[in-house]
Amino acid sequence: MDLLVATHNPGKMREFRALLASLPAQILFPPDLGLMVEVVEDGATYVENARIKAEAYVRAIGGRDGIAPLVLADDSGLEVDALGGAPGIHSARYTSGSDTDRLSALLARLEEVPWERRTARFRCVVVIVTPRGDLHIAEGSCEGVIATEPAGEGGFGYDPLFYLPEFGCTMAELPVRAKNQISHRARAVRAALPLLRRLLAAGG
Ligand code: ITT
Repeated sequence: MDLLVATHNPGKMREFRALLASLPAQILFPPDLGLMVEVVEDGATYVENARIKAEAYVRAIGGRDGIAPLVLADDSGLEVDALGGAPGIHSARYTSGSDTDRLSALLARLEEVPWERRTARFRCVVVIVTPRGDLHIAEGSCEGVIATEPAGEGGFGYDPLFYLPEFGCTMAELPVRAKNQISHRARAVRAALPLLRRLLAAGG
């Protein structure tokens, strides 16, 4: 049985490829199936948005002969305490433009905020939908502090501003393998792995 990871974010794709590598399944992404699904993420929570994405892909695959993979979608975001939890579920659309523009916008909004009040966390919700339409949820989070300037070239999104006190560097400065041990996504996937193994063994 195959596992389709319903994301178009290249950073997420790279990480899921590594995080799911131990599963006895072929890991597919939308381009592998020629799928380009427009999803309107208008849910009020990470769970709702991840479900909207996963179910959109289940529907898109529905009509295709002989293809019935498990579908996994991720909705994730950065919650900054001094901003009341923003950008949260709006992280991808916090400002228009690139990841770099979003880093600048976040820094501008935290300009006057001292180090001890710059606490934040990444959250990730993974929703898995079986070909029968059963739904499963797993979550992970990772605590950090919003740095005063970006550092590092690794990862994606807000990683250059996400400082990890216990490592003394930002998420973007961590080696890939370390991010894939401690990240919100790594934790959500680890929580989901036993279930994924069971579903794959049972054919969904
Ligand atoms: P898909 O919906 O196609 O999966 P997306 O980028 O739109 O891709 P989300 O709606 O889940 O994904 O938005 C999450 C945003 O939060 C993402 O664009 C990043 O800006 C940020 N983000 C999520 N995980 C991150 C990580 O591991 N490191 C840095 N930023 C992250």
